[in-house]
Amino acid sequence: MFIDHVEIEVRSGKGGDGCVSFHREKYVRKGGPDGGDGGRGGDVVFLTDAGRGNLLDFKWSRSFEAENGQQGKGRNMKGRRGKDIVIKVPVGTQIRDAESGELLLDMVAEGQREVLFNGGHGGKGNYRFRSSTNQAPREFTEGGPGHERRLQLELKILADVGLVGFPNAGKSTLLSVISAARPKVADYPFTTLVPNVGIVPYAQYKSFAMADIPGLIEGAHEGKGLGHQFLRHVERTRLLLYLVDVSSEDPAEELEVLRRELQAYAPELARRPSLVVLTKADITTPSRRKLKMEYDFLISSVANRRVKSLVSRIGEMLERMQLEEERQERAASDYEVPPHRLDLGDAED
Ligand SMILES: Nc1nc2c(ncn2[C@@H]2O[C@H](COP(=O)(O)OP(=O)(O)OP(=O)(O)O)[C@@H](O)[C@H]2O)c(=O)[nH]1
Ligand SMILES: [Mg+2]
Repeated sequence: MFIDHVEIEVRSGKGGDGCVSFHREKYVRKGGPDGGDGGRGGDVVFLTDAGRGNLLDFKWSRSFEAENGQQGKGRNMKGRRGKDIVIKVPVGTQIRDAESGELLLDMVAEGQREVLFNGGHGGKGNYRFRSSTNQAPREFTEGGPGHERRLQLELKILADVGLVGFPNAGKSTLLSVISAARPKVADYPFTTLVPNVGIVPYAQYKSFAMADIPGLIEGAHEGKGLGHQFLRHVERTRLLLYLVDVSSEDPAEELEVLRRELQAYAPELARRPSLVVLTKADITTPSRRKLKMEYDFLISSVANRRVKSLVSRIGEMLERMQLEEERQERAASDYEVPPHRLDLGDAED
């Protein structure tokens, strides 16, 4: 089972109360105050774990509580700090407030560790309230409360390239011939039920990640078929590959439907850099004129035609996009320094 959406409850620990106590010893009649502070409550911490591919583990455990801090003790002893609760999530998990929908954390990096809520502070013991005028204070403060919140966890796969296409277009087949991933391939629609990610080497020491999702059909954005619930997994890709079976009745129409579905789901997805790839060229090789459509590659994964050049083109495009992003980032950071005013000659009053 593949789970990419769950709701959980978390609570950070309450701080321990401060203690009221007086020093007792044989022959010492009136000992001074010696009540220690309470310990801090444990934090709610999120940590990414590369070994996890989905949120399935949360199907059974949905409530996560950090430990409370312990109460302070006599002899001015501090209460023990409550243990943190560390919640492990797959890379790509977004954490939102379930009520407001506000994005609280985006866990995008391997080994990323974030404290979402601190535990409550520890209360003060009566030792803290001693003074020249009050040598036997009975005051103390309570520990601070923990934070309790209902959260929504949503996994959005992070990959460089996303594959979109009708069921049976050959998405999984392509991924299986260019990466070590072994998604199920079969001659019926909706073979792929869960997203797969494969690492595709394209030059020496260079590779990109490609995500294969279940096939889309017309009306997918309204929830038809399986595609819609998985479209979120191509939201965070940089490049889209539209895969269309060239032996199908009307490839141009299929491409149109795909573009329309993405547009309806999220317009920015439809504007993302993309390549149009016609698949199964070994079955038919129609003339460009007959195809009446613009496309970038005509490939056959089975006969290994044009697959290698497709892969290197993807690598090139990603590198170019990377350079462009870096250039823009540099330009943006240059801008933070206020530019000198240009003297444009006499100003008109
Ligand atoms: N002749 C030929 N058949 C292919 C080629 N690529 C894929 N196929 C076949 O097309 C069928 C569907 O392939 P898949 O890779 O499972 O298609 P998919 O797009 O992943 O399908 P879903 O997971 O259902 O969305 C399988 O029978 C493949 O063997 C190709 O290049 N040539
Ligand atoms: Mg598939």
